[in-house]
Amino acid sequence: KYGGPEPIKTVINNGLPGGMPAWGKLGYLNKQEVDLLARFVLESPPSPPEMTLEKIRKSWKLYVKPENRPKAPANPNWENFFGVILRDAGKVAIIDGTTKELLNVVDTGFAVHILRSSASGRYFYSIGRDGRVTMIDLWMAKPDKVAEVKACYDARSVDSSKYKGYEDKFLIVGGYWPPALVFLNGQTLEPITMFSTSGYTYDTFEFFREARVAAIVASHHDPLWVVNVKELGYVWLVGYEHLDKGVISITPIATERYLHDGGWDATKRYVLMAANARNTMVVVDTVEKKMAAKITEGIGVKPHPGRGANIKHPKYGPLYLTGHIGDNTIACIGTDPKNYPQYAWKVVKIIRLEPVGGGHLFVKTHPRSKWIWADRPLHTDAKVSSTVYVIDKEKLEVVKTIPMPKEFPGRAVHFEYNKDGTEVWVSVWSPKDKKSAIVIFDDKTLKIKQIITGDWLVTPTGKFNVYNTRKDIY
Ligand code: DHE
Repeated sequence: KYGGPEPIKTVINNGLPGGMPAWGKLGYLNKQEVDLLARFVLESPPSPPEMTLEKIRKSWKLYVKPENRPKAPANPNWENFFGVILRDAGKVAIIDGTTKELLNVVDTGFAVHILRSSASGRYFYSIGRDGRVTMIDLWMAKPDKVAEVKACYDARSVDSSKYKGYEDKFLIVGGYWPPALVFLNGQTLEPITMFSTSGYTYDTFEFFREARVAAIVASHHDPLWVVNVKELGYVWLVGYEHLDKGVISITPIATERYLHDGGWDATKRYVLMAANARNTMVVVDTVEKKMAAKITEGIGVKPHPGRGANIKHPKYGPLYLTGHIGDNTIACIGTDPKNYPQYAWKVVKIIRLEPVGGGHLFVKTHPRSKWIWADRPLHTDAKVSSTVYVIDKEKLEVVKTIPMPKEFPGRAVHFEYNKDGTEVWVSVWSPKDKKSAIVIFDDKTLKIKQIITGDWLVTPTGKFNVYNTRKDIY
């Protein structure tokens, strides 16, 4: 703001290494538009609107009541279905992972972001950047939405209650704006209650209104969700045991600021989260309800685990892997303080993806696979952004790089395994008006097995297999 519009124009023209496109240089915006946008950015923004539970309730639509839904799955392959995010279409495609048949394309929220499964796997819940939650019933002959609600104005995360006795019962939505948690009935999406995440930063104790909710993961061992309150630097353990009475319990654990994404270690006792703008990984012990470690040594620039990847290494024991948006490294972190205390919460190995540069987003593996897969969709060189990396789990080094088929001009992004861990699905995320694809690899031979494409496949990003998402297999 102090520098006036010129530096802002430079950024809009040239983009940023973190992934913002060069809007001017690439010809999306002309000179006048860049100038107008730079001056617009300098305006003081108006306060965004607030949300109330009443407003959320008014947006709630129950298309099919629970009692009118199928009593048994219509399709025997349902546990191997994939939900595919069609980002710019604001839709989710449901694909039978066994037959590769497209079952339906369901309208969801604007710039739809992720899917999470209910504990039983029967329902997919999607979250749009507009805060719209869509619930899809996979037991229907043609899987379709059965309920919908707008929980906030801007969101990235959603998860369901996964603890025994609470399966498919509750849902939590994390708000970027308003900064709040919204709790919903897991069978109908009827709103139950909400709770603000605004508060004091963990270190300087400054009040922060826009304390956004980043990743949320559901515990399998306790009736609780792990919630990243990004700007405050707290991981909240949110208990839902008494949510049916409108009551939640919150244990705030001070960790590090700018918490973003992360996931479980293999035992699902420890959760590893990236405090990305602080180049730190934090570890929370959900049994002792305290921070187990804060890792900076060996963590690169802007760690971005997605949900991460868990492997068992012959020397180091169980490891959790995260890549980085800001550099070409993958950090391997020891996660077993009992049997491998010398490696626990330490980066024991750094894997390099060549060439240098950043742009990595996701890693993925499966307990039955020999490999870990990694992408670099935000790398500035199109050759790199359309290539995937295969890492040997034992050697902890890249053994193969695979370019995506030439007829699809997009970036390779995000991986998901099928139910039995024999196939890996990769999105080729092309611009909206160009051909995109889902490329399916045979995980044993690393050869392309099938390519899914079609007019309906618009800007595919995240893919979620029912079985793996429900069980948190990664
Ligand atoms: Fe995501 C996960 C936020 C941009 C695809 N992304 C997440 C999570 C958060 C987040 C907080 C963790 C959710 C959880 O586990 O509960 N993402 C954000 C942003 O704030 C950001 C940086 C910018 C924005 O304006 O949204 C952003 N994300 C993107 C993309 O551009 C991606 C690549 C494509 C898209 O959707 O636009 C993208 N994000 C994803 C995917 C996941 C994700 C596929 C889930 C990964 C998984 O395997 O679970």
